[in-house]
Amino acid sequence: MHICMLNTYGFRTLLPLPEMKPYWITLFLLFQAAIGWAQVSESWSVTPQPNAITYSPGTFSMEGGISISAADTTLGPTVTFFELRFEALGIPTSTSAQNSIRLERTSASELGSEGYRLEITPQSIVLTAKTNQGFFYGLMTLYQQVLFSRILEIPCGTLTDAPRFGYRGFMLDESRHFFGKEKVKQLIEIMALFKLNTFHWHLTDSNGWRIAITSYPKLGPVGGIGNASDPEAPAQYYSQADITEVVQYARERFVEIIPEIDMPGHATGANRAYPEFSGGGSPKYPEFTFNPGSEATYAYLETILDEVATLFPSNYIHLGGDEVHFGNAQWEELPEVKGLMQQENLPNLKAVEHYFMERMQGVLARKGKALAGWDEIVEADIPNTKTRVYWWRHDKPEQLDKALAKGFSTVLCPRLPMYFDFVQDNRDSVGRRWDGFSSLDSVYTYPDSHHTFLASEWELIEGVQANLWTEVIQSERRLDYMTYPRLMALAEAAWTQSTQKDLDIFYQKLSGIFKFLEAGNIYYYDALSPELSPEPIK
Ligand code: TNX
Repeated sequence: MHICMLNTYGFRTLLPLPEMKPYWITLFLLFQAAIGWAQVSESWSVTPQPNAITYSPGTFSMEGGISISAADTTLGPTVTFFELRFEALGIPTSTSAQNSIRLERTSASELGSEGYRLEITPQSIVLTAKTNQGFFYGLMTLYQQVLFSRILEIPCGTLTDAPRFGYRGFMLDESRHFFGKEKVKQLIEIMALFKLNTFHWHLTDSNGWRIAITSYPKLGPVGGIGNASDPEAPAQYYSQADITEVVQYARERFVEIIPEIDMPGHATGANRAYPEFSGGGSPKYPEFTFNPGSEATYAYLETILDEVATLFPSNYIHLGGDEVHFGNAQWEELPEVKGLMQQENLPNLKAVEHYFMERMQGVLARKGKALAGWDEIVEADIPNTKTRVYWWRHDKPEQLDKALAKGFSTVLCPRLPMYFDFVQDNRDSVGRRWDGFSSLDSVYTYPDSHHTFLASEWELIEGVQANLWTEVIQSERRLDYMTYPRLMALAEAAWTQSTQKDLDIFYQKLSGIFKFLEAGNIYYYDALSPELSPEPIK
């Protein structure tokens, strides 16, 4: 049996009853009855939890409508974005409304490139930020407060907020199963709502190549045939116009898209379309690689990357680089690879793999782009400036150590707990496990639960990312189940300082988040009552 208690934020937390003396119970109940309502309306219901909040008497009311004003015209699109959203919540916006939200730019560096401050009095809210992204997040905090609390009174005081990590990412694999641009936009919209800022788009892999390339017109229509459930499924891939549309949509929400074109392994989809560039595979992973010994392969990949670089404004292109050993046995027999090994003095296939990545990093650098890659790339001789390593092998902490020792900027996305294709509840039957799984709590408590870094190492850690691989995710419903609410736990792990994180408060906020998902017809794992959310198995 539990009893509700109010903590400093005014949220109810559950305390186990047997630990309490009887008179305390009575006192708590009286306390709650006396101030319960006031406390609820004077607290914040925002996820990720803001980093510093102070309260002063009174509230700012949105009841009669609001005006959102900014002298700076570059803020026009962001102001309009939120006017539409407040209106959708039933709050009229007009320049003549008495209660105003004023956006004022500061040049002081204190708020950083994404931070903001809200100074709230009964008549006005002054939102200060250095960048447009900071303003976006400040307005998002106000919008979330109304959305999730369903109360039109904003507590007075000062809220100063900036993210713990500059990189707050989510990856979707659309090769194994393709979901299409409407689903991707929905995901990006929800990422932005929770202040995630990087969408890593895994567009190519063995099961299908999902992006049209004008210079190699068969990559989409032939490379895009099949998926992890049906190798014969009709081709599914994005046109370049689709990509541009999604990039623009993300941009309006301050989400950067990093495309991944996986190489030299995981290339079966591409090799179906252009087998002349295949480096072969293994019995289990046929036609898995590009041929690293042939000059024609480099010209081919460079042409593809030219188009990718034009489509995506990000400074980074992710070239994968993972699990090449799954299917590179045939390299030993290819005359071109043998020639390359002799010419470049490469002792083994690992060295060939590294040679390939080093060359491709050079290709990207000449296009003004930086290399991002999975943690396999740390052994290659690649300049650490600008290159970004994604540490994913939780069972190989030495890869993380090496990345940091070599001075690479690093994103933390270890399978446990950051792979969302891993199950989240012990009762789940589909999805991966590997001496454990990725529970909601384990996502929330990462990275502090796993690491103690030196200050110099923290400087290299750009942030955290969750990866949704889709070998066993066919439907939107299952995708949603695997994503929510772990995505919200990820958002708080990425944004909120460890001293401000509180799992109890996070759980309190879930019911508002669940109502929001339900209103959008989005399925989720009900962490509060798991029996209410059966696992969709496909
Ligand atoms: C490993 S993570 C992979 C993916 C799989 C994933 C499944 C990585 C760089 N490679 O190709 O989809 O495991 O959990």
